[in-house]
Amino acid sequence: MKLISADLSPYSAKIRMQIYAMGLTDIEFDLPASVFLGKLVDISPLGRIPVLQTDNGTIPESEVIAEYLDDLYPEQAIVGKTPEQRAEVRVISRIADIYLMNNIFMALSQLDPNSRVDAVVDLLLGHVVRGIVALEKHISNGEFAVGDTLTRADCSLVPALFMCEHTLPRLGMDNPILATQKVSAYWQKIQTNELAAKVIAEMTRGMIARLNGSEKKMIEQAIAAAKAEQTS
Ligand SMILES: N[C@@H](CCC(=O)N[C@@H](CS)C(=O)NCC(=O)O)C(=O)O
Repeated sequence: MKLISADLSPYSAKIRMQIYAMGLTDIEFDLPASVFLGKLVDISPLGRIPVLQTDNGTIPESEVIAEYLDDLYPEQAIVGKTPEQRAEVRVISRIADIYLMNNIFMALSQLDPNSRVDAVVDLLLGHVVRGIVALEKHISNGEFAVGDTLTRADCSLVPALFMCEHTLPRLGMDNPILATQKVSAYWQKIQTNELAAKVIAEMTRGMIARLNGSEKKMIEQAIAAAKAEQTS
């Protein structure tokens, strides 16, 4: 299987962390030039990453890929042990996806203060605050988000909280984790987890590449190579 994934993409990072946590070794990571050429829709109609390519087709949407991997490898599944735990893992994963990552991702269009529309930022970041406030109530006091082992809730939260810490200040908002107690304590602890640290390092690498222009250069080179191949 192949996962179309990028270092900085939080939804991709969430699936990579799950793959590491489940110990799956038969999934290759790829970022084909077609993604930069606007051709991802030829592979997946939604045109968003991550996308999992299997022998039988293509699966978009991180949460669906996450469920698919748990279904495919039930022995290694990390969705929680009891129905109650599984429900809580899914609630936290949805908070991370829908309230945190999605709104932060949409707000990236407002990074430039010169063209920023405050009403758009207020609307989107208002939902982020709502998500963080709810997360503070749902998250456990322990080392992991739910129960005493790493679950998909952690895989979704680590990239989402990374975005809260690193991206929101660039939108003129204080890191909302700082105003919490449980989420804040969790975020401190989970960053010392080996798998979380691996994914955070990948996202940091992606963020550095974005900010220092090397990502742009890499994309331009990939596009040029793909075009040269098409004409040869
Ligand atoms: N709901 C989707 C969101 C995926 C998403 O927004 N991915 C971003 C990268 S983090 C993307 O592909 N953006 C390209 C675009 O929006 O055109 C999921 O859970 O996989």
